[in-house]
Amino acid sequence: MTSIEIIQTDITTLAVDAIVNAANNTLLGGGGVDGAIHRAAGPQLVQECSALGGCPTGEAKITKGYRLPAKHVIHTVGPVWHGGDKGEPRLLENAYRNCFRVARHHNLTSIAFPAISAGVYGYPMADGAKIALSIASEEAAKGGFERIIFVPFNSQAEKVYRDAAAALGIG
Ligand code: AR6
Repeated sequence: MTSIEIIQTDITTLAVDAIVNAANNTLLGGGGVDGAIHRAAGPQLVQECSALGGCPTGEAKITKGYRLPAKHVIHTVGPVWHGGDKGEPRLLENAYRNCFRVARHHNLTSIAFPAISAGVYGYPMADGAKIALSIASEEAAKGGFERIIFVPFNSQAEKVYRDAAAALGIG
């Protein structure tokens, strides 16, 4: 049985098998949640990342969590929003699905996601939350995960996630 949870917090505080990083194609760090994860994990994280050769948009790569309470970080790259008709929804779906695929491959059972692409990359939060929650409910139905956690960073984002979950009949 999988629980799909919405927890408004700083994702770097979560003691789960993996937190997901909304990274960029270089995987060498940045602002937003990426910056927060690198700061909290310490300098060994960028060292491991620099050996990964970057990450195409929609794909995902795993590292250790270092000083984070999370055991691993799954780095993915969401699409930059260009109005919605440049393949953004498919790329965002790929990002979420590939994070789950990597987590399954490593037998991880608890995973926490930020709102991928919803910050600097400009993806409308409600549309992204709908994609994220729909994929989570498909993954939950397949089995294997104990906890799938979505982490809105403020109360406005939390409301967007709760409304999307209610509309999809989740939770
Ligand atoms: N915990 C949870 N969510 C957070 C945290 C945190 N500590 N900090 C920010 N958020 P963004 P993107 C939320 O911009 O849009 C980076 O520079 C934030 O409020 O971090 O995918 C990368 O290197 C927002 O809702 O990621 C890339 O260049 C969400 O996380 C670029 O930004 C995502 O915002 C990626 O842009």
